[in-house]
Amino acid sequence: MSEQRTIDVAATQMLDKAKEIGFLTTFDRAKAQEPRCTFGNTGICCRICLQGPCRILPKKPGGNKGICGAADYTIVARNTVRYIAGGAAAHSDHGREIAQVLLHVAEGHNHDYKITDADKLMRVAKNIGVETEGRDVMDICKDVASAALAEFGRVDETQELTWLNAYSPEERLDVWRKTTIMPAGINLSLAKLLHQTHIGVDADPINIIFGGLKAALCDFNGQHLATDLSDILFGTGVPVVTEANLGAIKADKVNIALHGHNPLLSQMVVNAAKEMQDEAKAAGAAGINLVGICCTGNEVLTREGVAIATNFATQELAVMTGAMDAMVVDVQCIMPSLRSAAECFHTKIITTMPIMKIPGSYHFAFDEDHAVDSAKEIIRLAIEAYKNRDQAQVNIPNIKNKVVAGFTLEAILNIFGKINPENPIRVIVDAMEAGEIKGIAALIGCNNLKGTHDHNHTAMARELAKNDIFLLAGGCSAQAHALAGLMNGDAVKEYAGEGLKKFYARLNAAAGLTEELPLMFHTGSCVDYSRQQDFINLVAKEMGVSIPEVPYVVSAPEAMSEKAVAIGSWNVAYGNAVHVGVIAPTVGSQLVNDVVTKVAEDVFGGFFFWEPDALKAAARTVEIIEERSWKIAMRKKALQAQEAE
Ligand code: NFS
Ligand code: SF4
Repeated sequence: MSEQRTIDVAATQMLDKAKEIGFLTTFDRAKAQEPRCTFGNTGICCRICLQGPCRILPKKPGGNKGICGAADYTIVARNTVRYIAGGAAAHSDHGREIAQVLLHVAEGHNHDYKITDADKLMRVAKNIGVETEGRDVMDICKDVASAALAEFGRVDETQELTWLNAYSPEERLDVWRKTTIMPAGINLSLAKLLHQTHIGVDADPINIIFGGLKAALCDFNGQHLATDLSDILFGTGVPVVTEANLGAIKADKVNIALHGHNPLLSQMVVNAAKEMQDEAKAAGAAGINLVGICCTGNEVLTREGVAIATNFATQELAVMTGAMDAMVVDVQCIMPSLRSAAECFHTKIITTMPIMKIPGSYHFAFDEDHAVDSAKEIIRLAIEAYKNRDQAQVNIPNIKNKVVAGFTLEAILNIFGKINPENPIRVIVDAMEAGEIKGIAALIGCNNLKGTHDHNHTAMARELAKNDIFLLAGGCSAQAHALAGLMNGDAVKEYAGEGLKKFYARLNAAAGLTEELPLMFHTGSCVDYSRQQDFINLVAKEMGVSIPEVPYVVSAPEAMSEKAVAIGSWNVAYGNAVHVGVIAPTVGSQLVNDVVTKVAEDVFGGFFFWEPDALKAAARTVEIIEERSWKIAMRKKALQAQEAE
């Protein structure tokens, strides 16, 4: 564990405040967990049945296997894919909830939500094979929502997932069919994976990993439909200008943090807040100020320009400002300790979802059928809490940075289209072929307190930009860059290499935006990573190469959640090289570790690499990108030579 806790100055100030009032934060708890148990850390502890925990003890006679006889490779493979099942379940369930609401809208049962982006609805309908010609929008919407819901319950294994099929290149579909990882239904694949990894079922690590990859493709599918349907309901983001860091919390306003993942609630709170400024004023505040934390923050940032307060590891510190009146949370990545943090102040932690409650916190059951009223009630709770705020306790770090975000695939293509209207994606391919930029990297994922908060994210961003690599970002990684002031045009001037600067100069001249483009394009929340893959799919097609040939690396410099494992795994199946900035608990089995870091490349073209040191990871990323570019150039040369003969 690293000695420096965070690179964020505002967070450091709040950690001092926490110390002063005697509140132990996640940073203290991370320290208390040291030293970690080597068995757990390397993945060779099995707790799948009640005879366990079984640990691999190679030196003891009979100790080199679990009680049932499971070898290290079986235990490590099972543990790993069960992370994927957890992650894919979370993403997919999020998607399913949105599909359910969209269906209710289409059927006329829900009047609180509406179709905001009908063009996107048409594009999605066409892509997944729903008839659009001469049909009523609501009928099309019903078919799209029903098609999404059908992804979950399908049990006929001769069929394939609709979204995966519609959005992935044929070459990838073939690879997945050949390796039998092509899923038919989301629930089926996830249940099957839990079955497969029950005691006494699968002992073959390769078969287990393939079961895991099937679940990971379900994760991609669940994500893709979540993004598409959210865009249909709430609009597809366009570039927005806002700010990030704890300084975005306002001393004179009712501050409400939107924290979690699902836009069904947070978007409604944003809408309601616009109408309720006067109620806040009547309570003596200057108005309502919304800020985002984690991915629901990314959702309302992308669509509404809501400021970012902070990211995963520092969520408790937003409470330490003493000015946070309510934190409205839905699902995922919400620390249960928020409740104890709130006890030190007047902050109301409001849980809203039936599967997410924290003992002692206030639960308000959010009702999607009466979403507007629910959102208003929630805001009223925040206004009430504001009345109890002790202004003497308010201590907001005066730190915030300008952020330019909102780069959905549509928004990116719109900007590129200003240079090349016929073929927007050509713009980045030209830049790569001319050597102006070396390639593309996506910085994604969580915070992990095995390292210094936000250090790896930002160090990698600066290093990759210096090496002329075009950056996409999402999730808490994007928030790290935003908090640190890297997500704006000034950061391009300061950190980009000469080639990348030239590329940006051309984009800025054409884009016609009021603000310069930022050092990384923020594609949205973690559930939105399909936007990044769709972008890479277009790049591959335009370059005339397969996905594993694209000079592209995905990096989760501070990965933490099960969702991150699922995301990393579908990226590997997609053919992408994936950096993870913590040592994965696969290292307890040489075999499994070799499969995911080496053999995977032979089968899928993608692979994982673990590297906790940001500069070394950046160097390896550049190396992979250069190697891929070199291969494309060599092939081109050979083809030209052939043609000349
Ligand atoms: Ni992604 Fe976003 Fe953050 Fe990690 Fe959690 S909020 S969904 S899982 S911690 S990036
Ligand atoms: Fe031990 Fe086997 Fe049970 Fe795992 S499944 S806890 S290795 S007996």
